[in-house]
Amino acid sequence: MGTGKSYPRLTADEAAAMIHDGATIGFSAFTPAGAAKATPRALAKRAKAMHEKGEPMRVRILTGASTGSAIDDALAEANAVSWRAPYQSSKNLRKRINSQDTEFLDMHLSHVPQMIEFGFLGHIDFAVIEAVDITDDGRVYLSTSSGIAPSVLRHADKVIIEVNRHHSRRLAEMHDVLILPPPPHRHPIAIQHALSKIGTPYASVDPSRVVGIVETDEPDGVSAFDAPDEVSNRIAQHVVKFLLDEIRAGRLPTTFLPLQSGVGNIANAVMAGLGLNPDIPPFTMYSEVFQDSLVDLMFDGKLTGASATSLTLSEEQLQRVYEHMDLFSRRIVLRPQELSNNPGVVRRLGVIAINTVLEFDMFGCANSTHVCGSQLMNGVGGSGDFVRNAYLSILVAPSVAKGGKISAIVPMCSHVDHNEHSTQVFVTEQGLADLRGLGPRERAKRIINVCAHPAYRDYLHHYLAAAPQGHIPHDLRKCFEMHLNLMDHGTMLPGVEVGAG
Ligand code: 0RQ
Repeated sequence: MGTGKSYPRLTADEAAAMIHDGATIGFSAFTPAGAAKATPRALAKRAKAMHEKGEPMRVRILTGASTGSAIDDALAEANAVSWRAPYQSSKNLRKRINSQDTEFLDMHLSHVPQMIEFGFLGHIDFAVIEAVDITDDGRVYLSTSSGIAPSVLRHADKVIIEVNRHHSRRLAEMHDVLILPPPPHRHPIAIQHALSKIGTPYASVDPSRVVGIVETDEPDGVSAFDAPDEVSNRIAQHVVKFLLDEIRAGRLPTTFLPLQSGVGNIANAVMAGLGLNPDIPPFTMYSEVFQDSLVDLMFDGKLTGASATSLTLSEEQLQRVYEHMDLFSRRIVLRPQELSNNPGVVRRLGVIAINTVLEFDMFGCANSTHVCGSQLMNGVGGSGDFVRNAYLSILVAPSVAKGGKISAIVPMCSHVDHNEHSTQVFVTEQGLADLRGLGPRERAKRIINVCAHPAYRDYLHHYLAAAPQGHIPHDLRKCFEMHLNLMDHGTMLPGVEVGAG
């Protein structure tokens, strides 16, 4: 590896001072993993100081997915974000987006590198990228995520590299970087297995565009998961039983298929449940995020290989990985998100995808992103890349939210991220509904009887029975009654009490 001796050393304040009002910045970050840290924090401080003097300072921000607190939280708090893409999960930024202070572009994550390459996301003025090293000839060894970093390094006018000494230099052994050429020059992507490598262990940058290096020594700050609650455990049990039944029925091979699992407590409980079950064979993952529960599965030999775009690990688990790099570097490949989430590869490998949603409707549409159709939660993220293209796609949600005031099963979703043509299996703690091969009315009955909380079943059955004729029998005068009740009365069905179910 190199030393990057030829590049100027900058303090974070000096780096932030280069960034002008209105600039578009591509930050490295896929979750807090590999997120730029010191420069965005200094930029937030600078923006606040400029605002106090009455000067404008707002920037456009592009990342791989969500970020560490130094980017979305700090910059949104400073009201320094005019535009943001493609995903976020910050309370501060969510408020800014929903109050229309910040314009937000909610995108499938696999699309972002291509959109950058083709220039649809505008000119990129700055790249601020975390790395473990950079050579004088422009090889950038990325840290705990890949995401869009290779693409923004190629397109930004000016590049600031945060060299973070906290991370293992051996992360280079996991990275596999390739930017796909534009059509019609694309060949089939030669990923035959989660661990196939087709690129280089580093991203590339034109050294003349590197304006400086900021040295840091700071952990990613990923929070550890809570122990799974009862609802997550029940959902996990339904999923594990279903997958075992699919193997027994010959619809899944006994060698199993690669798994993708979304982020969050339910996904973590499902992965733990699969790991504990002796009848589930050792498996691989073709996923987006490598999260805490997977470290133990890899130690135990249950998880034999994983493709991802980020190592989103709490500090304790990340240090275990660094201490056992001989084991982990051979079993994890970190790819740019165009490849970790590539629809063609997902379809060809036959991925089993498990993702969490906010609400499903009785005919098979699902909403991952917008409460009551308008209030953004996080964004579609990578879920659409996988849901639409998986061999087997499983969507999970607790049957009720907010103490029972909200039902996850509604007549019509108030916003649709995944439609009935893509969805296959819905799961709540109440049960698992396999919708494959069912028409709209059959789907509706199964979803209500199996997934809905008992307190909401009568209402949903009544809606279905009373809806006018039609292939999908909806009553446009009533289909959002539950959402309207929620907005007007704070509960979807006033007077209905939700017990343990
Ligand atoms: O609210 O935070 O105030 O407690 O939504 O819900 O149950 O804690 O679940 O953290 O997994 O988030 C869909 C948002 C679920 C997430 C979503 C409220 C609920 C709670 C969070 P509080 P939970 P999670 C690709 C994976 C899209 C992106 C994706 C997500 C809060 O999973 O962003 O899939 N997914 N990426 O009370 C109003 C409803 C609600 C509701 C729940 N119907 N209405 N509020 N909540 N349902 C990763 C890959 O690897 C591809």
